[in-house]
Amino acid sequence: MKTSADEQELERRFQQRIEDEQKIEPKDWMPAAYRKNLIRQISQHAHSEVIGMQPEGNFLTRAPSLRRKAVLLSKIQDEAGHGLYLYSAAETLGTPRSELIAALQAGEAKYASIFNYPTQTWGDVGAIGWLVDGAAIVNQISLQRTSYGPYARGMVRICKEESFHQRQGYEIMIALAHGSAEQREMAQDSLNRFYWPALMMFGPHDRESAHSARSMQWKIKRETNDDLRQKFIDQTVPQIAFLGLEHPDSGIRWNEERQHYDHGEIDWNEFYAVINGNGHCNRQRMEHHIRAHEEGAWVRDAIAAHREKRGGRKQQVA
Ligand code: FAQ
Repeated sequence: MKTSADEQELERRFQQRIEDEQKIEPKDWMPAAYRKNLIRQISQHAHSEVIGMQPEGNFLTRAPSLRRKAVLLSKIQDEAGHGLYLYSAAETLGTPRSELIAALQAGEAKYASIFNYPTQTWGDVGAIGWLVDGAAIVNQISLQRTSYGPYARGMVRICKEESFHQRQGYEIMIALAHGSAEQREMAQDSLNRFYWPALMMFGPHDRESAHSARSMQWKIKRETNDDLRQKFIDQTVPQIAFLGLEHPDSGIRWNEERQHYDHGEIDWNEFYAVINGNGHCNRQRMEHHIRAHEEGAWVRDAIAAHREKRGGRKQQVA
């Protein structure tokens, strides 16, 4: 049996490996709290990718051309793939996907707040690719260096695909911004509605962030919520200017001393309302997920039966 002195020594060595920038792999010893925090973050990340298919999926039948439809379809399929890499990474920590999905459907696990906003126009599809995938990449580039090996490696592949998504969204915005007066208006309206929720994707301010201090110490997170948000704000200013659109934040100002843009404050009441289940689409997103999951039960049963028939272990398929 391990004594507390043994445990302390294991923790000391674990932290040393983190300091030495060595990746932690599934079979390595890790503190229970590190494992728990990672399962929480990776599974919420996976849920975001999967729930994130819904707002864009809403426009598949209304894409303005066959080319746009094919591109959007494959982008949404990529998001499903990202969800699968991430569920697999979470499973290496010992929690089966069925449990993670049950926690999502029971409202015990979160997914990114942004996906509780409705897609009302084609401009919103452009804004999602540009701003939502854009914000996701800023975060995920940093997560490529996260301390847990399977998560870090998953991020490398996801970032490559996500940067293509960002460009397809921006290309939609360029077409609209250079189109008719009505299209320009649509682009501006989508920017106005998605800009602030995109900033909320980075989470609460560092001083309010429950998990940041430990996640930074364990190098699960490599940059803080506010630092990543600032990067996104800085990179978005010239992109808005290039489109010739008006910046939705009237407080945006270049600060020569900080070498960053100063900006207005996020409506944190809105953020907390959305993550606590009271956004525009929380109920709809979850009902849709549960319905699709139930309708897919026969596929999972068939896979399990096929495995069993071929002499494999009888196991539930998530
Ligand atoms: N939404 O202590 P912190 C994508 C929760 S992928 C909802 O700061 P942490 C691709 C947080 O979970 C987008 N909940 O938490 C795509 C915690 O609650 P808990 C997803 C949020 O984990 C594009 C509580 O607040 N990306 O978009 C949010 O240290 C287009 C306290 O917060 C990732 O998930 C939020 N915005 O930092 C797909 C990246 N912010 O668990 C389709 C990985 C915070 O105690 C279409 N995740 N909360 O109940 C992360 O980097 C981190 O988890 C943060 C939050 C930065 C999101």
